[in-house]
Amino acid sequence: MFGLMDRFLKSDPSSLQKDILDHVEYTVARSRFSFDDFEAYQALAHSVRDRLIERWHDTQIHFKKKDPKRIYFLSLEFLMGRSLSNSVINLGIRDQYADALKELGFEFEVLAEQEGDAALGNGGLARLSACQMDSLATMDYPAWGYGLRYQYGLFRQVILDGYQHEQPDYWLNFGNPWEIERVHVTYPVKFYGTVEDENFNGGKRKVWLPGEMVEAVAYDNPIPGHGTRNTITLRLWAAKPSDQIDMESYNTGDYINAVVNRQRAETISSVLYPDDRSYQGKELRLKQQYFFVSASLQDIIRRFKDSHSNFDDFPEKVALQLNDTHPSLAIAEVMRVLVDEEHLEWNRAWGIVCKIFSFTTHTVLPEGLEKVPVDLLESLLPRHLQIIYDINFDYIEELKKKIGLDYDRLSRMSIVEDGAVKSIRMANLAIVCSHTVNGVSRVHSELLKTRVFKDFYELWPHKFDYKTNGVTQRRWIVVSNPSLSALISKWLGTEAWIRDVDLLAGLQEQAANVDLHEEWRMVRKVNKMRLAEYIEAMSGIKVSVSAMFDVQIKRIHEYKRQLLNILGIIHRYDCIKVAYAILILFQNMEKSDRTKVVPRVCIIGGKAAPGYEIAKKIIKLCNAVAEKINNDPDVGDLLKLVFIPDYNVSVAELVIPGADLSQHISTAGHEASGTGNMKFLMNGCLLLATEDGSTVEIIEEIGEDNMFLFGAKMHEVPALRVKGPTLKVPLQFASVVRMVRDGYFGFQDYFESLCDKVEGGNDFYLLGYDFQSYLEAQAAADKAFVDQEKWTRMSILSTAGSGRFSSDRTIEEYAEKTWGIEPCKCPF
Ligand code: 26Y
Repeated sequence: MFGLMDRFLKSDPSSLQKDILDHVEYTVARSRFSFDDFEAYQALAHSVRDRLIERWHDTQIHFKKKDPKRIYFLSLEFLMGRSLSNSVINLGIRDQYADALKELGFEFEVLAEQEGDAALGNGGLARLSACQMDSLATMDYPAWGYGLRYQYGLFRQVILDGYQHEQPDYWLNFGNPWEIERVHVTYPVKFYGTVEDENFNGGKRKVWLPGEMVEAVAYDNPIPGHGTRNTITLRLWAAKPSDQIDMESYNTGDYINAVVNRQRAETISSVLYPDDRSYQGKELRLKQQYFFVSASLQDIIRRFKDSHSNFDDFPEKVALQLNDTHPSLAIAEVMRVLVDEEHLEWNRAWGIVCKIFSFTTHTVLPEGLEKVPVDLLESLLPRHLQIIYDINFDYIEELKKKIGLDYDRLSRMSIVEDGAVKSIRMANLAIVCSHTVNGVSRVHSELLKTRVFKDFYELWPHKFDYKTNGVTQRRWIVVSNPSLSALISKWLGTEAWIRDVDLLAGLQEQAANVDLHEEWRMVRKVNKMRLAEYIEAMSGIKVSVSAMFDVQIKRIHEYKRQLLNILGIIHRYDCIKVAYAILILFQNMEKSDRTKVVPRVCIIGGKAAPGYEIAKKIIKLCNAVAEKINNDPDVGDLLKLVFIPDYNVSVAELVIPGADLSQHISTAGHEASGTGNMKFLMNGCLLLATEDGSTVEIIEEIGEDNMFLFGAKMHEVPALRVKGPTLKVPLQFASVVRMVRDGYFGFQDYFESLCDKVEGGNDFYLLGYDFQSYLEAQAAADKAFVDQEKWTRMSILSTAGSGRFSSDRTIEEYAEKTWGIEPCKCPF
């Protein structure tokens, strides 16, 4: 008799070993007696994939049987990073694999390094989506992620002569074992054409006659939960030429051109836009958005219709989450399908639409909001433009009843913006049609309510709430910091914190325990050694692990103020040089401050959008300053500056556990949330930060004594800007900027515009104003670092206080308050 359990693949080391070898021979097609690390990785990945697929099938069957309300998470970006370690850890079979590999002569860690990153996203928003998928799976929610399968992910950053260069990231070159191509899950997606009136049931109806059609093919990426059989789906769409042949071109005998034109379809999903701020109304970008929205909705509606016939039940079964405005064409698309294809009456369709959408915005500045030129929309999606106009008409009529004929306000709140370029405000569309709008931290939501979306908040206060971001402790502690993970489990006496992160608070009681201190420091040292090795291999710079590792890694933006960090480093360098001069002059160690200098290794990493000139200059300045400092014999080990090239998820996994101090120093009021701060916090790294975004909530959890805060407060910033040119700037600030201006680090002309950005009343991000308090916070960090006992206690308290910043908590809030969904656990 074939028992239920016999169906499952076995996971003891010898079964795993056989599996790996079989994959070497039959999947990778190499001899099982001779294969290299990469081939071993491929075979290993396929063996893990088999186990994922098993769980994934069971989960899908279970969901189908139970038919719960589902959440569909629509996002144009997912920054998944590597999958191997995360998968085997969530499956609970990492050690078995490590043992199996050892006997074959391979080391798990080494093979894991063979994997490239899946970098289908830019930064914060995209990595957040990835963390949330992990939590959705772990907490057994019936969830699907939908996105685009870009052939080129975020560009690779190469630093040549200190300048950033971009290279394409053709990540699929060596195949991708973590996806399953679903050749039978395909949908046609239409573009262009015209809309005609047609007689229907004695009345008229609209018919869209498209001018172009492409095919969307599904690629499924299984996302395993931790400690559960549930494995959910991230479905990414790739564009393929449609099967429908353009007979005309074939008949005219232009065979070659006909084929070439068909092939053009694939460009839709070919490349990720590398900008995470400024929206440019580009046709390809809009095509990407509609392509993925249309395919996803066809899939979602097909699944609904499998077991339901009445669309009035749709809101009971479907929640659609808009990850920023990027997928908000989904609103018009649902209306179009319900009205034009399913023939629902307009008001009935509208009633359904209003119940299914919720919208998260990740933006602070109104300038960052997407606006699609009407001309562009009209040519690409003529029917959608009509629908948006109709939604806007009804909405403005309702609005007039509520607020009267306040034309200024009506025009601000309109979905359609009249101006030099008439456009559609995607955020207004998303707000009008969603039942819930949320920001990503408490202060961010306050900003939305009082500034960015004030008019809407006054109209619909009940729609607005906040969901403070979180990150998954599975990836950011368990996968990336195995030694800390083991230490935490040992001291808490349980591994349960991996699923229930609030348990980390139990470390608070031990924060003064000397034995814990010793082990804690040991773990931190091992991680620093790992990072130091990486730095040396990559840049040739030798760094001492007894120095403080001070890290700032994130996208390069003026508002994130990497420039403030670099100017602070120049100041530190200058102080060391002065101390050295005094030492030489007086031949007296006591008189010079040199002995008091706390050695630092400053690490900066991040990508600049390819068209963002100032951000690129900041990278060059960092490299120019590094060149000077690192080669100055007067400085020695007291100060090093390292720019880590090609910062991505797997680099973050290496850098974060090795950091002593991390900087989150955006001008207050500019970072919607920030999630890097949470990752560092979990890993026991102390934060040097402004009171911005989610840092405000971190302060509430761990107390300001356990971090280094500085800078203008959010409510002070607007008045400081008004004062602008009259603000007093500290002498030290003027002097470090002067060093750059005078060409102390070379490239005088090139850096001139960068200096202009922070002087002469142009200092929009208040670097000059905040400089003094920044240096004081840095000095406080130095002082704390000298007292290693104090530092270690602060470090333990950081980890202990990080529980609130798990994406498990965020997802639970969304599930309960916004989506109205329940867990649906697949039986083991
Ligand atoms: C429209 C296009 C240019 C665009 C593309 C990407 C616009 C925005 C983005 C991405 C924005 C983003 O990543 N925002 C960040 O989201 C994080 C997660 O909520 C926040 O922690 C972070 O503060 C915010 O900057």
